[in-house]
Amino acid sequence: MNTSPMITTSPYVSRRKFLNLSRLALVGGVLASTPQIWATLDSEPIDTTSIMPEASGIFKAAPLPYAYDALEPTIDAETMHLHHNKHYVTYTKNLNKALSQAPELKSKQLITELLSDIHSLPASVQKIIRNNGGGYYNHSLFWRWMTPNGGGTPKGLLEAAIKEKFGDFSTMQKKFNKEAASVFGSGWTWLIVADNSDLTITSTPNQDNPLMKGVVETPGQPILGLDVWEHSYYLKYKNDRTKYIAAWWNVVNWKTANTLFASTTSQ
Ligand code: MN3
Repeated sequence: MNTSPMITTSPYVSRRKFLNLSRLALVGGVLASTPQIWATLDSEPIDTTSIMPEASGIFKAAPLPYAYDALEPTIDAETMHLHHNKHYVTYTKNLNKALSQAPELKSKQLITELLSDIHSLPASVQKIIRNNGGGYYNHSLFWRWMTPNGGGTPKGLLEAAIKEKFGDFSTMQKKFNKEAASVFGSGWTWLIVADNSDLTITSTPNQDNPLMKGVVETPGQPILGLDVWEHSYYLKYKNDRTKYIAAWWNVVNWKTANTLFASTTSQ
């Protein structure tokens, strides 16, 4: 079936623009002017065949790319286990169940395709795929947006883009934190390249995500996402979501974000 890497199917791939690349070369130095080399240093491959395993229309829960206790003390092992082994696995099962009830969707197996055209899905499975397909996509990336050796700041093109849009990393981070703290109920906060090419911080309720055109206020390509559902932090942080958000930056995997961002600016 379609196993193309997600980043090459992005609608943004053909739209370079957004930032003046020659100027970026000056900002980022020699490495930024040679994206191929830079990519091997500060990014890592994003491939749906490993991050969102799928075969013959059946999606599989991807194994966590590190041990359940690897993000301690930021994220405790019990939370990671429940989050991955129960919540994520359930989204995956429910997504597959819905797809099995709508065989006409076989031609749209890429999760990104399903989510970007929610309103075209059969009414009988639309809501289920929105919630569980969103849950599947969001969490599949969320595991990769974290790493035991995380933290620090983004590099290369993303570093320069954040500087251009927000002034500096710290300002972006504060804005992201404020956005995440203000999500009412369950949802996600995102750093995205919006469809208008603007680097933007936005939030979505439940398991919605910025791929969902016609559903979310600001559609675009996710670069970084934070789960602010209580199941992602309550065991350790109780009701103190602000503390969870502040600590989360210690495990952020900027390589994943760098790669996703590079995919939106390449030809
Ligand atoms: Mn979650």
